[in-house]
Amino acid sequence: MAEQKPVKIMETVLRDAHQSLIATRMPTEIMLPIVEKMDKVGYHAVECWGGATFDASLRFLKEDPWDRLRKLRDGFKNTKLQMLFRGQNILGYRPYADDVVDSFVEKSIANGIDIIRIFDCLNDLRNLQEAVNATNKVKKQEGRGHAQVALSYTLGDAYTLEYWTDMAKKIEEMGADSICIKDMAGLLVPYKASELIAAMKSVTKLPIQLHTHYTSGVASMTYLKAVEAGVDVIDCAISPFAMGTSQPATEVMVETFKGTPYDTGYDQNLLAEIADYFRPYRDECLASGLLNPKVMGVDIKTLLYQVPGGMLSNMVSQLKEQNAEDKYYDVLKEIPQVRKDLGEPPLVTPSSQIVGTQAVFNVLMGERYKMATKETKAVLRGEYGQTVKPMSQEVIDKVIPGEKRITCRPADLLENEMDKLESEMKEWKQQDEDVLSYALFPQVATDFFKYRQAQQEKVDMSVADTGNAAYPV
Ligand SMILES: [Mn+2]
Repeated sequence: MAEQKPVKIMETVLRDAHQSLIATRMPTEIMLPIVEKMDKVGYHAVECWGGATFDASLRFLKEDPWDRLRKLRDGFKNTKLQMLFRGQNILGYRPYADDVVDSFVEKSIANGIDIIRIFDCLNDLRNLQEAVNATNKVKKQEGRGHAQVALSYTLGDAYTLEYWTDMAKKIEEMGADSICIKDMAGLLVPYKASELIAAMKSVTKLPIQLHTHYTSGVASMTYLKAVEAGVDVIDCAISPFAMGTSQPATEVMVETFKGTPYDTGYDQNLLAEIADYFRPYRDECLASGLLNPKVMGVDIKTLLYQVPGGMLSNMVSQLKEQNAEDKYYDVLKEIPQVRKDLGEPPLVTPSSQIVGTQAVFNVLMGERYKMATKETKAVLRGEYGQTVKPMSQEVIDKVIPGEKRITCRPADLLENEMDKLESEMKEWKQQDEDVLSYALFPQVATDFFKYRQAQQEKVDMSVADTGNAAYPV
């Protein structure tokens, strides 16, 4: 009999699935009633936290994301909780000093996170080292915490099997506990997945987890080939929140491997009960328009142009604003050129937006880099980190002539900032975690703190001036 090697599943319904399908709007009250059942499945982990969940909680749901995490931790007695972490950008949009990264890692684990998946939009491992070190430090002290380094998957001349295996070795050396291949756009096709996983497995002992999206329609086949090639964990979503721009369905993958050496051993009846729970909420989201049936189909353009779907829709709206929709194909042709000029980065937020917007500018101005965005300049200066390939010297000379470029780890230039942040927001502070919420989203967090205070003082919200975010206290 073949050796048993059960594949493990990370369930994404509480993070990526609702982020991908319903703009991260699932509130805690929808999550909590099903936690007890989810806890019995035996998932490798449940993903429940990340930049968008944190932002949307504060901004739209008026919920404290830390409070959500504590409630989920209370409910999940046996299951590991996982979060997504943007390297030195933490859950925000700018690079933070190391003391903020350290504090965020420590508080995330203290409030209930077990596994931290850390990625960088340039795959510059220097931008991940501090978060990995911080996780390892907590792990040593508390016995809890797992640092997973995620590589943003992309295609291009620089991204050979040798590149990926080199990265796998470096990740092992930097002290990570596992590796994730994070395919944001569904670009990894089945037979390439076989090759990639086999190659990485041959150079590292670390467990490998695969994350993809159904966007281009190949994801469940990609998982099948990856599992056969030895991948350890796959990311799936319970069926009512699966497919389309989300992940392959958990139940489908479980059934696929039943009776094989990869059998998960999960109980399909239990999974069916969990799906039954989420289905009416899905129907509600469809009825309200929060879930747009458009995102449920196959977007083949993703594969054709190797550009993430979100980047294409951004581009279309930028062209529309300029009454230049006829330039669509010119911009599509310009994207690979700009990407090359900028050192061929993966296309994931924020690099996808930076490359896409610059390509639009180049086409509309009729001359390359006649106008460069602030972000393009920052990339060229090295402020986001090091790219896989060298950037174009010609473009550097044209866009930032004579300017100083950074070659060190960008965060080495940042002074510690926790004290300053705390002093800025101290009038609102009710818990240490509030300083971190403020650090990530200063305006949104402050609005939330005002709302929270008004609630605590039992203000009638119907008379609050929510347009100006002013609450009579
Ligand atoms: Mn994802």
